[in-house]
Amino acid sequence: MPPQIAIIMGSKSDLTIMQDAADVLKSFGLEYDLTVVSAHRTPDRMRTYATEAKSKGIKVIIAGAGGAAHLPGMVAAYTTLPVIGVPVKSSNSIDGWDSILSILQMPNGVPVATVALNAAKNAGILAAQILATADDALAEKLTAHKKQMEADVLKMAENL
Ligand code: RP5
Repeated sequence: MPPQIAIIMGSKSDLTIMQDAADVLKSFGLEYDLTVVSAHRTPDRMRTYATEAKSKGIKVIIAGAGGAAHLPGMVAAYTTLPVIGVPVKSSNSIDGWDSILSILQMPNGVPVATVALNAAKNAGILAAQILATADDALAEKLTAHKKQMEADVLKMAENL
């Protein structure tokens, strides 16, 4: 089966952050298509990627970018697939707020589910949760993940 999740980013320099999405998806046994798609440097590639993703079997797109971060919003403009935006604090980002606000403040009608700054791991978990609405085995893995987090915190509290 082709991957159902896409992880795209504006530059290879975003990969240090975006790798967290890939890693968490791998931990749930999920395949992904990971590549660089730049809204500003490769606008035609971005349009093609966004418009063809659904027909290739993609169900959720995770898009990360920094600075004037237009990739998630522009991809969302071209597709009805859910888009999860990851604001990246990149080398050209003033303080991260530029990336956050570029991705967060979408106009009505074109949503991007924006996670916290550099929170690619949460983007991966959210993508898995979206797929899990139609996949009971995956939903069980997500429940186990929550239980593990709970156990870890309780253990940490005990050892304080
Ligand atoms: C953004 O510009 C990219 O998403 C990246 O976060 C940032 C810097 O890109 P590079 O100059 O490192 O390629 O479009």
